[in-house]
Amino acid sequence: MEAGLHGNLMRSTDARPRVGIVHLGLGAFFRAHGAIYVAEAMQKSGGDWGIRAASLQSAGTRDALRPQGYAYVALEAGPAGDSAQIIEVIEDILVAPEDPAALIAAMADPGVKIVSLTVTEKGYCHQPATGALNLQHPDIVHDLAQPLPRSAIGFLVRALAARRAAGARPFTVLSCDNLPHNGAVVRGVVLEFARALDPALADWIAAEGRFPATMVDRIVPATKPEDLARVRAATGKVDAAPVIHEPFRQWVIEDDFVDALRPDFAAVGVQMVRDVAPFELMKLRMLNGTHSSLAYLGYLAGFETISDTVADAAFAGLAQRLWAREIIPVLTAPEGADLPAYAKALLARYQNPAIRHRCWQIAMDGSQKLPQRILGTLTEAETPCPGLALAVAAWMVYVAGTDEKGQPIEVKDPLAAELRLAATSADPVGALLSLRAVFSPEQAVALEGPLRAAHARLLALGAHAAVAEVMLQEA
Ligand code: CS2
Repeated sequence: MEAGLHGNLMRSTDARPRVGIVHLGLGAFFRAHGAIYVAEAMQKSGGDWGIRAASLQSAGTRDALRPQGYAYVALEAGPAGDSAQIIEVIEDILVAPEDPAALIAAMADPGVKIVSLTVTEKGYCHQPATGALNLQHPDIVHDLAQPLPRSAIGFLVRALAARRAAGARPFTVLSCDNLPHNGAVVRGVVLEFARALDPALADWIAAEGRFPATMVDRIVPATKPEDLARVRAATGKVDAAPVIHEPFRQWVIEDDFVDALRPDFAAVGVQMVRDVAPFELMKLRMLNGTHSSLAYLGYLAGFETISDTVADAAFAGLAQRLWAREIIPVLTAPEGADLPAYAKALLARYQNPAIRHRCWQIAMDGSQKLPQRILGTLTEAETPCPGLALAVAAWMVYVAGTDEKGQPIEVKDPLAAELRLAATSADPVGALLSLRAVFSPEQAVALEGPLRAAHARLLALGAHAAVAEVMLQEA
């Protein structure tokens, strides 16, 4: 690389805070969202909130960041240009499969007050349709039988057990994934797992543990190889693992931490509230629901990214229709929120050409995402929702694994094999509706008619014309 060694990014030699947070699941999202808020909160108000992060799967990010002292560039990509900052809040990165005992020890350290998570929907090993722990999940079967876990849930419970055994206080578990009631979901699966190991442990966690709910928001596409050159152009630095994010960010947190110990989040714009639920519902249904809709339909229509998709007037119109006629009518706005204004801002965010967020990335793990993003709205709606029905139909076509030009689709989903079998059967809509991990029995009955109609139109017309057709229908 022309920049040579002198251009390599290195952490500054400033005094470091002690570690107060362990973060599980070190993807681009956390590095561009929670980590930045924590760094800013310490700059403003101090505190020992250094972050020891853990990758639960691969060593890639650790290997890339270690030579840079775990510092990295966060590049804010807006329509008017890029601006960069160097983030130095990660003190260390553990790779769980290399040494699970070291991660448990790190979480059991009494200096650690918070364990935060971005492990994606499937990382909770729950049944998306019910929220209960999936006791058949291979990682859960393994983690209940062996002391050294693989799953985030196994690590949380084993580390809480170690703290209890040492007479220490529990840590707060801070879920930062796009799940409705993420605090209650993680609490539920942790308690179920703990109860299977030791009922007294479960009672202690239930009484002393805290699992605040959160709503997290910032669009952060996976870093692509070409982003490294973009970061070098903006900063003159060689960074092996930068993150690229949009300007917008939002974090709403239920203010319920063990012994009230937390960074000074409120000082850096985090909304600390008593009830996160209305914020979660607004974001999951309005942002993530339309994101997934545009991802499946846009992918099938041949678009690569969300900004390419909404550059097409029919698709921008679809998003607006979904908000105005299908989603907002069954939403209760959080206090102070203006839903039409929120929708308008979302469209501008999607249109940001500096963010190349691939439809394929958002289409991943649909079986884990559709219930909270789309099916809830469809079930509650009192008037027909042809746009959302078309989006679910597009997922049904997508998971069959072939696009409109006959090219294979690389479908990533924990249920990919089952989905493909159902979606390529003689009755794809019926077979997919009978998957209980995704659709409840009531939903399967209620949605059958509209989904059959939408699926037939999609196959007959193709995604682009089917979207245009929906735009002609009355609400
Ligand atoms: C996206 C989200 O990948 C996806 O499924 O819908 O990651 C989305 O970009 C974030 O939730 C925005 O806050």
